[in-house]
Amino acid sequence: MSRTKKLGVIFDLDGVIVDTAKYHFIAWQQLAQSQGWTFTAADNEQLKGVSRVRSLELILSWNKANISSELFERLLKEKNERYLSLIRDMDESEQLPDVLRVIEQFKAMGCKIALGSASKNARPILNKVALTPYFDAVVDGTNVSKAKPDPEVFLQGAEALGISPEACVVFEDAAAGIEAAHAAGMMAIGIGQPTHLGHADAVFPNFTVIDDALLKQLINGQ
Ligand code: B16
Ligand code: MG
Repeated sequence: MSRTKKLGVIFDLDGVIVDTAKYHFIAWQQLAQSQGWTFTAADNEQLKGVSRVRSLELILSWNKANISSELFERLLKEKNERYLSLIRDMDESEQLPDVLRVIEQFKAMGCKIALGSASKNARPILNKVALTPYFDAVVDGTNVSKAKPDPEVFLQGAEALGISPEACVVFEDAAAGIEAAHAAGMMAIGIGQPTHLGHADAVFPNFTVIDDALLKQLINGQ
């Protein structure tokens, strides 16, 4: 793990700041059912951090289904409409536990904060959970052309903050996101289970177990 002092903190959105995976799951499952395809909770795990287009490609391949490009586009739109209706009433009560404490503590330590998400819905979701004012930069699925594990999203985040990659730390819930952070030359902290995130520099089940002393250690590269 790099001992460089960390000046920038980049958060993934889905699974780190808010648990949207359950809504993505319902939306994909409804869509799959409408087409006579199967889609399980285990399948949904494999879509964490994966773009919308790639997610549909994977569901098609698991079901050995071939569809026209017109239907592909229509299903992408339909999935997003289902997802948006599921998150319509989301509010700040859906911030994952202690996210705000951690962000405020990083700010108090002088760090800059960025979002690095694959989602094209990241900005409205940040607004819904009342966290937009805390972010110095937002990079999301509308800005990047290469999906995680490519480092593009995090490199753009560091650039937007004006901080070198080795002075950034990333919080991620997806294996591909940890790979992306490492490919960007950043420290990667997994939020979730070591079984999925064993290649991270450290893994915590959630933010409630990361106290302020531990946050200081992470920032000081210890
Ligand atoms: P959307 P993250 C990712 O966000 C989700 O983990 C993934 O499940 C989803 O398919 C992807 O965003 C695209 O989301 O359909 O809203 O553009 O974890 O990188 O914040
Ligand atoms: Mg995520």
